[in-house]
Amino acid sequence: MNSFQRTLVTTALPYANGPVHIGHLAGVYVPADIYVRYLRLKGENVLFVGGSDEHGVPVTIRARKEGITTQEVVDRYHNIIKDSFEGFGISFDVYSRTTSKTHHKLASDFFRKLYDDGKFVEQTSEQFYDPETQEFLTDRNIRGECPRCHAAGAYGDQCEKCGATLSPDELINPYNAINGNPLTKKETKHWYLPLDQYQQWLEEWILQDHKEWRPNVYGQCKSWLDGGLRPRAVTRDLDWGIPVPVEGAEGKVLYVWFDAPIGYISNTKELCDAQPEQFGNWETWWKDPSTRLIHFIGKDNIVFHCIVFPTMLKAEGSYIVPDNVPSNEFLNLEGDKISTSRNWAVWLNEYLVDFPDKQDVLRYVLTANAPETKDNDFTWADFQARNNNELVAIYGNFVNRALVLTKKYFDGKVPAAGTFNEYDHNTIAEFQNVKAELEKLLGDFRFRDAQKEAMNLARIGNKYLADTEPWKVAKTDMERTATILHLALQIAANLSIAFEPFLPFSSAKLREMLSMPAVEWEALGNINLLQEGQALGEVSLLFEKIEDATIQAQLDRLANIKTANEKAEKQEALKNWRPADIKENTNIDEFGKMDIRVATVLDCQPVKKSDRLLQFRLDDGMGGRTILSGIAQSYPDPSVLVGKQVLFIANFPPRKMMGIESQGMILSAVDADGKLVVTIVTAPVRNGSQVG
Ligand code: B3M
Ligand code: ZN
Repeated sequence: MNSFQRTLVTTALPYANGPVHIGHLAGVYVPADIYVRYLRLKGENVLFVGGSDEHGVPVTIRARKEGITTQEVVDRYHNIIKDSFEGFGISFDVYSRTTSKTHHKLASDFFRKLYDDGKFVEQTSEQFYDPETQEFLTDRNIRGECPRCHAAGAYGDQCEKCGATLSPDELINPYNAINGNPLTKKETKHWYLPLDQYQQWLEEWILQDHKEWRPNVYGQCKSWLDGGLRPRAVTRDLDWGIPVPVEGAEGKVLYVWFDAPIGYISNTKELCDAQPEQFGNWETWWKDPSTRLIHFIGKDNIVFHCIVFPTMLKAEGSYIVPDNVPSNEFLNLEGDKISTSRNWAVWLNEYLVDFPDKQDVLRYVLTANAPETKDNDFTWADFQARNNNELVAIYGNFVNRALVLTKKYFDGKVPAAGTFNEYDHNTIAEFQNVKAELEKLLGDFRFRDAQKEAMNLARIGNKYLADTEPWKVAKTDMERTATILHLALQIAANLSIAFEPFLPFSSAKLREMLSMPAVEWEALGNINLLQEGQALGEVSLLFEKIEDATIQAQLDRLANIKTANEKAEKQEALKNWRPADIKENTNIDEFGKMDIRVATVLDCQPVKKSDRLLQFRLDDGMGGRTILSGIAQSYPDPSVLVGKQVLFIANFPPRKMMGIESQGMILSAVDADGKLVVTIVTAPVRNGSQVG
C-alpha cells in the first residue's frame, strides 16, 4: 500500500496583491509547515514548495489603486510575503514566483503541448466589454450591486460583504470597476479545458479511490461532479500574464488559474536545476509514481486543485496527480470575514513588528483554533488567553520550574536519576503514549488535535512537579529531589521534540536552555535524552505574559478600520448609484386602492430601546393618529419634522411594534446610501386631504 519514497508538499501560491494575513497562515502555511517539519524530523525525503501568484486581475487592480506598475506591485508584495513566511519559520525549500522565466517557459510549453495534442476545445462566447476603453472585462474588474445582500460594489466573482460567490451576469447594474463605465457584451474566442471529458476518470479517482480525503474536500468534489462538469476557459483577454502561445491569440493570456498551479512544478524545477546534488531531478518529484504529492490549500481553491489541475496533469499525460488535498475552511477575524481589499486582517508583516519574537504564539493560537472542519474565529481576547493560560501557565511554567530548581539545588547540572518509584513509572508510561498518538493525528492531517496532544505532555510535566513538590522534598531528601528533577528535565527535553513541528522557535530556545543537540523524532519518549552531570544553558522565560493594553491597541486598530470601511462603502454606493429599473406597468385602479393623505406632524420622538423607530403623532384631520416609521438613523434630531405636512398611507391595517400600535405608513424617499427622506407638501393643504 504505502510504497511512497518521497513526499512533495505544496502550498497555495498567494496572490502578490497585498501582504499575507493570519487567514493564510492558519489555513495553509502553518499546517503545511507542521507536516513538513514532522516528516523531516522522521528523516523522510520531503520537498516543500511555495511561491507567489503574480498574474491575474487582483494584482492589476492593486497597481491601478496605488498608481504604480503591475511589475512594481508584484515585486513589492512578493518580497513582503516571502519575508513574512521566513519570519514565521515556514520552512520552504523554495519560494519563487510565477513571473520567473522558468515559469513562463514551463507554463507556456504546458499549454502548447495540450494544444498540439488537441486536448482543448475552442469556443466563442459573449463577454462583458467596455466600448469606451475597448477592452473585455474579467470577473474581478466588473462591479455592481450584489443580487443577494444588495451591497454596492460587489465583484463579478464574489461579494466581499456577504461572501456570496457570483458570476458577473448576476450583478445588478454591472459597471467597469476602474472607470465606472456601463458595460455591453461582445464576442470573443477562447480555449477551454473540456472537464466533461474527464468526468468519469475524476469520479473514479476521487469518489472511489480517495474516500479518505477530508469530508469538506470530498463533499465539494462530489457536488461539483454530481452537478456535471462543463468545459472551462483557460485563456483570458488581458494584458498581464503569460501570452497564449498560439497564432491568432494576440492580446490573450493564460488564465491565472491555468498557470498558477503549474508554478508548483516550475518552482520545483528552479530549485532542482540550481542544486541537483541536494534535491535531485525535478521530474522525479513530479513524474515518478513513488512520489506522494500533497497540496495544502484553502477551501476556495478546492475545485482548482482537485478537479481542474489534476485534469490538466492527466491530459498532459506524464505527471502524477495529488494523493491528498488537505484543505481548511476559513478563519474570520473578530466575527467578520477576513478581506484584503477591505483591510480587515491581521497582517503578518505588521504582527512581526508589533510582537517581536512571538511568532510561536501566533502559530500556536492559529493551530489551536485551526478551521480544519468548520470556519473559525480569531479574536484578540482568545489570543491573549491562550498565551497567558496555556503557553505561559502550562508549558512555560513547567519548563521554568524544572530549570530554575535544577539551578538552585544542583548547580545547573542534570542530577542523577537514582531510582524511579511507581508514580514516576506511571508518569513515564503516560508520556510515552504521546508519540503514537501524535503520529496518528499528524498522519491524518489533524494538526489541531495533535498540538493539543503535545500540550498534554506539558500538562503531564506540570502535574508531575505539582504532585511531587521537589521544593519541599529538597528540605529532607536530596536524592529524591534529584530523581524528580532528572525526570522533569527529561520531560522538558521531550517537549522540545514534540513541539518542534508546531513551535520551532521555542523548541530551539528550549534546546539551548537544556544544552541539547537537535534530535530526531524517533527519540520522542526516550527518558535518557539528557546525561547526568550535563550542564544546562542560560535559563530565560520560554513565553511571556501578554498585557491587556497590548490587546487593546490591536482592538483599537480594528475599530478604526471598521469606521473607515463603512465610510468608503457609503461613498462607493453614492458614486455608482443609478435609479432602479421601472416596475411592471400598473393602472389608476390599482393606484386608487392606496389611500394616501396629508397630515401635520404634531410630535416626533425616538422609540425607547429601538435604534430604528420614530413615533409620529399626526393631526390627520380625523381626530389624530400615531404612526411608527423606521427612519431614526436618518433623523438624528427628529424635532426638525414637527410642523411639517407629510404624506401617509391611511388604509394599512394597524400593526404593533415595540408595544405601540402604528396606524399606517409615512412615505419617504430612499437615497443611494440608504438614507430616508420624508416627503412633504410644497404649500399648505387641509389635513386629511387625499393624494392622487
Ligand atoms: N492565488 C488564490 C488564492 O490566493 C490563488 C491560489 C493559487 S494556487 C495555485 O487564494
Ligand atoms: Zn452580497
